[in-house]
Amino acid sequence: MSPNPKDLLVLDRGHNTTCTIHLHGATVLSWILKGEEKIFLSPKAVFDNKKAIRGGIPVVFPCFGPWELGPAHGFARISRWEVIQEPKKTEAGDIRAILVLTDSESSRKLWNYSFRLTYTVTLAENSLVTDFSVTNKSSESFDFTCLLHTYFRVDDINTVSVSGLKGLKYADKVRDGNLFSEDREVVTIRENVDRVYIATENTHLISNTLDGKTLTISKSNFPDTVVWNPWKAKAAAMPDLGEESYPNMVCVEAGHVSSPVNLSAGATYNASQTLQA
Ligand code: TA6
Repeated sequence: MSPNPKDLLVLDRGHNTTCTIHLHGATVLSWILKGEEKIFLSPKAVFDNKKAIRGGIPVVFPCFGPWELGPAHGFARISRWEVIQEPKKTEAGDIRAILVLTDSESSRKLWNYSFRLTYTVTLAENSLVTDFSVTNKSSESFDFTCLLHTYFRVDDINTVSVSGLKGLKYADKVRDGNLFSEDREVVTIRENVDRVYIATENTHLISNTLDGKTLTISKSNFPDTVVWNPWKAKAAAMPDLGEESYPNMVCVEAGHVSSPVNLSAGATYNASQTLQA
């Protein structure tokens, strides 16, 4: 299944460097840097403008994980975002687009607050910058969690490692969400891993992504990092993924998820992620 081109926003910097964003969830589907695709998108992803897209960079808000009020990972990644700035060149020569999502009758039925999400995507020469902000348009404060659920393309998950997690506590969702301490310099993945690392460093190096290259994640005001790979059995049970795909993806997800953000009326929360290869 392919996305409808009418649902896509393409940032093109030339030199075979592009970024494609689907308006459904403001989901970055692709980041091609000098001809190499850095983002994993499931060949079985569904583009019905209903289901969350399997892969890319889904935007998670107002709740990471299971949500008693609505869909898992919240409604942002399954909502139609509005483009308020078409892709255009910045003074620095980068290409930037801006999308927004505001509350709606349907969102208020689930979560009765007014808000405005602003998502600024900037395609620079060797990096992709995603700035995310939440403005509370309500008359009272509200709590939320949020995350950029980035799927990275890798040649072989068995050779990948992730830095910046040593000595940290993590909630292990494969072990009933219990807390453990990470004692490894780099985290490797050889089985189903689903961990929320708490108060992580603002830089992670993902080694051996493609052709032995290292990809760097730099983040600000996303204090936590989720590391996830479903591995064979869980991937096989996901119709929009499949067991053939799990070796070629790793999720390293910058978020504010271990504790909620409490946002006062009229205030704005700003966070950012930069991917550099
Ligand atoms: O970020 C990891 C995670 O929370 C996993 O538990 C798994 O559920 C994954 O997100 C994908 O969730 P989804 O709702 O997109 O299938």
